[in-house]
Amino acid sequence: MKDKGAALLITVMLIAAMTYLITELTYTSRVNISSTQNFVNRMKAYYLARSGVEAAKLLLSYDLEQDRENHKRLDYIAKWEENPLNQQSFDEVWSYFATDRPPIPLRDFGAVSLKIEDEESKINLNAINRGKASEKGLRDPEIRRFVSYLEKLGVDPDVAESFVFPLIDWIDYNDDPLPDGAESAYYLTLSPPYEARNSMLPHFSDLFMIKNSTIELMKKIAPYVTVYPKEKTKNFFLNVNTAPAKVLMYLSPDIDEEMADEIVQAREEGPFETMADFKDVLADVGLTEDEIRDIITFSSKYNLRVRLYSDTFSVRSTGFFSDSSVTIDTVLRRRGNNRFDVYYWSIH
Ligand SMILES: [Ca+2]
Ligand SMILES: [Ca+2]
Repeated sequence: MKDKGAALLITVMLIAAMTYLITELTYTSRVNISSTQNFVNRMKAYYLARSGVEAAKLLLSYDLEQDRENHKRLDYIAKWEENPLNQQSFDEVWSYFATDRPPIPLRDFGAVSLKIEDEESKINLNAINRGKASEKGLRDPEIRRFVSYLEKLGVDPDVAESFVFPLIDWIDYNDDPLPDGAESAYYLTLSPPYEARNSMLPHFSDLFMIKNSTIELMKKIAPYVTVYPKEKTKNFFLNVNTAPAKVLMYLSPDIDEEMADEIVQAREEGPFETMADFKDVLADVGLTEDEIRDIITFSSKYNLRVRLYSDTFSVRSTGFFSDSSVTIDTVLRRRGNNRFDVYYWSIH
């Protein structure tokens, strides 16, 4: 059965690739190839990149169907054999592409490289929009957690504290500045002038427009934060089955880097199948019952809740044909029945 699953997946990926290529080849056979060879090669690379995105969607859809059949939602990075066809189980097949893999050659048709990343393995900065910060300022526990986390990543405490309130103002829907914050009244004095976003961060690059953001700060946080999903919602989620150690430290000031590494090591034995599994490991690394309760209740009380699965993934797919290559970067939200919302789409 497992071999059948593997064969099916590979076939499906090839069909996805072929469908785009055939469409494209039919078109190019009708144009004057000799005068436009570079353009044609680039088109082929583009369609290969599109095929990669389609393949990623198929893998993510297949994974969700498996979870639903098993009545258990889980997403984690499975361990993979060198040759995925030797893999015993195709559980979490999308995660084969969660690490850097060489491009997949498609014989005379070029090659595709694919990377799938779980966006919910990172801290969603949009979750910090809570609208209560004005009363408590730095005494607000969520703000304290955020600032102390930035410090753990090596951000200067003054930089962290001076950035958090402008960040909240940038995202919150009103145009009234917090003490130490900044709203449109400030940004309109800049050259060129602009207004505060007053809405969810649509893209990481938005952070550069916020008062007191520095390149240094952005470099330090970039690998561990996300803005996806970005719609108005009560809850954002952090998948503790995929979050790297540097992100797990965000859960509590009581988790230092060494403990976070131990949590990741424990997870290598197999994913947390239940929240109880996760709590057991938190206890094993030395957290007290109270500290564990704090992590779980804190996360449910505030906006960024811990859970064991994900729905938002970024995909980078590059098509190679002759000496041309085209990359598509996209962020997709998995909705089931092969449906995806597209949060971001960029071709370069
Ligand atoms: Ca899964
Ligand atoms: Ca605002």
